[in-house]
Amino acid sequence: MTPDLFDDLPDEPGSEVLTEGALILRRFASDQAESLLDAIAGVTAAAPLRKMKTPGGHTMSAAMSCCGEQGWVTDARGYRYQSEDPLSGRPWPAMPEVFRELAREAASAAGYEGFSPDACLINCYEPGAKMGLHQDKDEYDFDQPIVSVTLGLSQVFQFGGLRRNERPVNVPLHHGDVVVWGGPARLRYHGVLTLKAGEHPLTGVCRYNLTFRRAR
Ligand code: MD3
Ligand code: FE
Repeated sequence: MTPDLFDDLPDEPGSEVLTEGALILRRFASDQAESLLDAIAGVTAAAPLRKMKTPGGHTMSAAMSCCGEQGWVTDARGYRYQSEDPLSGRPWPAMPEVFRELAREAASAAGYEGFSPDACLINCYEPGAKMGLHQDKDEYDFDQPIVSVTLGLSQVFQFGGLRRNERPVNVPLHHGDVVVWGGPARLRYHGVLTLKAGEHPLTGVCRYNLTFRRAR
């Protein structure tokens, strides 16, 4: 046994406080993974995954879609939430009940009773895809937490500080892991490192990340 292996965050079932306001619920969504993936298939049949462009003209490497009353979009005009899918001009697909329930239960486990997300962003990473350090600040009320769910391949999450120049901590996120981000963690910089090649029995060559938000 090498003691310093245990200096890293455990990645066994259970919960860990990552920092004040950030609670990791390891494997919290494992039992619902298949229904969550079925629901993702339903949403993305109506609102296909797409790689959006940033205002700076770069194409994001994760493919995204949304469900719920609001969806997050980026294009030449900026970043924002809107109630229609720009690809179809129609409202985003409704948030599946299995999504809504999981988000509410995870938030409640972290002490946020009655969380009622109006937006779920679905990110799909294939090997080579990443997301650079950023803050989530397009939402109206930063007192509302964000709940994230990883399905499929594992990916290293980077958790930084309130300023971009603070060195991030790396945290591997695995299939079924749920994280609740609130309070002083809500505006911290974060991102994910490049997804490594791999294959997962339920998702193939992909990591899905769901983020549940209260946009308005
Ligand atoms: C910490 N997604 O969609 S999830 C995003 O893995 C996003 O797809 C990443 O960052 C992903 O905006 C990270 C973990 C996460 C999500 C939102 C946060 C961490 C957060 C908001 C505030 C602080
Ligand atoms: Fe984010």
